[in-house]
Amino acid sequence: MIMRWMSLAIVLFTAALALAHVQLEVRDAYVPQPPPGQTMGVVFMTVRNRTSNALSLLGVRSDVASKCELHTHVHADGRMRMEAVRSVLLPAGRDTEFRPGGLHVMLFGLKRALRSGDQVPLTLELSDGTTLRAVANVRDTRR
Ligand SMILES: [Cu+2]
Repeated sequence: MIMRWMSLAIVLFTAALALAHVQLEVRDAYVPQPPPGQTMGVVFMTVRNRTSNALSLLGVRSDVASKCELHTHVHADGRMRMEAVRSVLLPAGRDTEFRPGGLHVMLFGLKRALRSGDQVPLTLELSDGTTLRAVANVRDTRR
């Protein structure tokens, strides 16, 4: 009987863990291959918040860069310019897109050259205190 309860507890625990991982989903994360010698990069991705609560993305870390920043583009004086933002709202049940001309993650101080096919590990820091790991693929977008 005890064994049965224990195995039920393990099943429930495993289910809870699995649930924690599907609450947020990162899709199509990529880094356009930076030109040779460039020490900056940018990450685009789609983040889906599968929970029924709004969450905020507070920051991103990656071991390929000395610093990451959340950025958006703003129109000012008829021109587009990038601006750092403190956080990005992830509305409940919706996709939030990081794409060219809009939200993006800046990678500053790249520690190595990024080439097409490389994988860039990302850690997303969320407002509920959790973190989420994702991988962005380096793509040659000039072709
Ligand atoms: Cu930027």
